Amino acid sequence: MHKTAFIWTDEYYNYSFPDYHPFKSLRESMTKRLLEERSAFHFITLIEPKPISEEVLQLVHSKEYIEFVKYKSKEGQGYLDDGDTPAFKGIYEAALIRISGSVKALELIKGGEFNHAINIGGGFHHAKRNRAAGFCVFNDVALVAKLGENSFSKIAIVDIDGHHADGTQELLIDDDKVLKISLHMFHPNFFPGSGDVNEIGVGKGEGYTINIPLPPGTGDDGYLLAFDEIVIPVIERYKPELIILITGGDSHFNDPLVELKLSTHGYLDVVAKVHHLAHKYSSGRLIMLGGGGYNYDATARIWTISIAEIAGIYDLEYETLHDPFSTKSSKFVMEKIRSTIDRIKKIHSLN
Ligand code: ZLS
Ligand code: CA
Ligand code: ZN
Repeated sequence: MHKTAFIWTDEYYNYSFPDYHPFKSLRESMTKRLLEERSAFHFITLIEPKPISEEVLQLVHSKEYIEFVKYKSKEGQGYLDDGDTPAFKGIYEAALIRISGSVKALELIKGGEFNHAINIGGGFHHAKRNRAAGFCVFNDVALVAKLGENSFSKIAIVDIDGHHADGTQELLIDDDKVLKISLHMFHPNFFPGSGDVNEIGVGKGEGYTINIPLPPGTGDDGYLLAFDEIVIPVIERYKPELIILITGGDSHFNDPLVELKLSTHGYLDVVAKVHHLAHKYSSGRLIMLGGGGYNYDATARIWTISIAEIAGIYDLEYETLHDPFSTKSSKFVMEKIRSTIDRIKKIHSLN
């Protein structure tokens, strides 16, 4: 069985910051169009989400914070954080429906009719229990993982958005049923500043947080090396029953916020490897969420290629979607990544 659901409602467009803001739903609309033009929805089922209840939202957010978001949503003024996440009228409902899409993805997989479910409108990995951060209001990644624990005893999160998954890490810091892996750019003064190799989880969650900090200019070679040396063996050791992939497009070489310099080829390699792992260990159970991505054209191509890979559509004119080249990594960057890999292997007892 190899059925793929694509969670979508046009209400996703309501999650819309002012014009000057880099986070834009244009990524989602372009992705949908690229898929439609290639008749991909003959093989993928479109499913509409319904808003989740506040009770469910309270699994990861405090009542007080939810009330604060509702208040700012009515007021439509100011910021939900220190300047990255502006409030607008209806932001509560707009954020709620997008994270509800991720919960829907989980429900479809639990129901057994689909083993792959995709919500490109999700992936808000910076939101914390009591506050918004980095364009994220509610944390659907942590919520889906927590809800997933009712059905699965081992879940893995693989976060390839170019930023550290600090909110997901914080919300699940002592959780030993969820293995949290984030690859991200790590550099002085780069947001959010956390995600060094020594952050490994606390209490019974110790060892279940794996951070892979990467230098600016990483490129496909360096990224794939870290992926093959750390992510693959860690998942093979853990054997999760469900994999959640956060597919932010901001690790791309044309992204204006992040400098990890991946190409679409690097992305496809990574997504194909995760897809393969899901079939090997998780009966194919894979949830793909969106995330960042501030070069809208590149992000739409990355998401289209990734969705085609997951849905098993291998004839969708890849030539028209891919970058014309892969990205190489300098000797200097490669050495840096090798030394980070060695440190992670020691900390997490690999090999
Ligand atoms: O992972 O770098 C920061 C924090 C600041 C600088 C910006 N000011 C406004 C607040 C304090 C230190 N924030 C990052 C957040 C990146 C979030 C990534 C989300 C995700 O991809 C998942 C969806 C940041 N980088 C760039 C900006 N913020 C940024 C650029 C341009 C603007 C416009 C709107 C707002 C203010 C002017 C803004 C933020
Ligand atoms: Ca990440
Ligand atoms: Zn990001």
